[in-house]
Amino acid sequence: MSIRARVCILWVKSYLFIACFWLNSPMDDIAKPVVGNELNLEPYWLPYTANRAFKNAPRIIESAQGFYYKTRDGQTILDSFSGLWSTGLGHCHPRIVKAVQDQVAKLDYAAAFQVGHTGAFELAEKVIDFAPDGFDHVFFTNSGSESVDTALKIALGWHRVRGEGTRIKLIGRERGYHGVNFGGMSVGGIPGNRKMFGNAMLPNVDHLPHVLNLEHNAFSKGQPAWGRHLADELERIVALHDAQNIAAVIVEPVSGSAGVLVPPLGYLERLREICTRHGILLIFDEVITAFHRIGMPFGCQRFGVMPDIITTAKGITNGVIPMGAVLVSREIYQSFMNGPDYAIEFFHGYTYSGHPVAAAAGLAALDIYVEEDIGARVKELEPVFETALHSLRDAPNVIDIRNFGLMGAIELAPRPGAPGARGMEAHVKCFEQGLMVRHGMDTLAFSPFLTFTPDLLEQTFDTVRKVINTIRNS
Ligand code: PXG
Repeated sequence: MSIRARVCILWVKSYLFIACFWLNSPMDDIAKPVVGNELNLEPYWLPYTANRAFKNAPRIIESAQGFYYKTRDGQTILDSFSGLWSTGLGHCHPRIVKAVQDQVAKLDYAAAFQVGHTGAFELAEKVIDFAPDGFDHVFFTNSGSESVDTALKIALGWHRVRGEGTRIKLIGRERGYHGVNFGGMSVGGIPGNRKMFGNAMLPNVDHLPHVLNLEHNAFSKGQPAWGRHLADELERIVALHDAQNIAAVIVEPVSGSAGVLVPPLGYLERLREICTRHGILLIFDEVITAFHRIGMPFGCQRFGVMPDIITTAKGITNGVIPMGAVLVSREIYQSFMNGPDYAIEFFHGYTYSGHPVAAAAGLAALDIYVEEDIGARVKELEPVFETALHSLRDAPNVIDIRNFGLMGAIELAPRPGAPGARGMEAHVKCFEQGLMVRHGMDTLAFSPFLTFTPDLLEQTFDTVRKVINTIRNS
């Protein structure tokens, strides 16, 4: 073969090698999804998101004001979900914005352990003023997940410091959502959140049955009449494990993430009664239901059922700066206050517990709840919301609608062989129509702003109806 031919073959081989390398290169993927103005989408692994679908058709929010988002390409989106159940007072509330701006310029951060700063003490006092009687102490966290794990540790610690260290079992509920940390994940009961981590769950956990039953309770408005007896399952669980081994029961007063599961009439009362009788702590996870989401400062007040521990987050700062909190009684707090007074009583806490900027946002938010009489506005809006939501009863593929306070859900029948596809389609199409709607599988969830208007509720559900009408049957 001539030298020329050899060079030619070599050239073709190198070309093919480079081409193959290029085609197979992982760098190729990393560099690709870029939207207008060169935003590289690839490095960010989005939470609870279908990353590949998202990156093929991104929905990027650039700014927010009041009830609206603005996207990167200039579209205005009406937010029907108050952020993620978090921003009930509206986006960029000027008072909270100002409080945060002032605070960050004055004290950006203060060490959280063995020293304190004014804002955290002031906020703890305000949260207690806001809370039902009997709650006297607040432990600050940075999220709902951290609040839940903190509450579970307080429950275990409380039994132990009182000499009942055998009480280590934790009882959650099917379809409950208590965040994503190990404790919350283990007591949680949404199958999709559990299956990937199945063998790593905490041991010593059991679950109550969930309270959703379409056969008996489809299209209930408010609390369903049927299902109080489901709380009696706790008696069965206590008999199985023995009360002396059980530390706490944790439930959301109204389950949010699972698609708004409302407790049947008498159900929470019955749980309370059984827990009291057996010396088991009752924890209400009020990450969503607190701060007027269901018409009272805390959900337990609306139901008239008092837990022993409350977890919360989201609305405490109107979602502006991450913060969570755990509320306990004086009795629980005092039980830990033993041993020498120089010793730490509870080996738990976060670098950002009671963060000064979050505390400033919280102080402003709590003032607004009171001064703008948000409770009264929610009471007025609740029946309007209920009527608007239930007006979709006759829309195609709607198999249930449920609501309580300003929490509501529309459940669509799953498309055969593709559960979740209809919900996703509804979410994307609503967004294209200028409406942010949350979906979990095939359930659309609604969490309107606490200060929303009847007109905007009408607009919301007109859009949802239009979209549901266009969703394929098969
Ligand atoms: N407990 C409850 C009752 C919650 O609703 C958490 C704990 C965890 O909070 P963090 O702050 O760690 O996320 C939550 C959170 C949805 C949705 O679409 C719900 C939540 C978060 C995001 C979306 O229903 N709930």
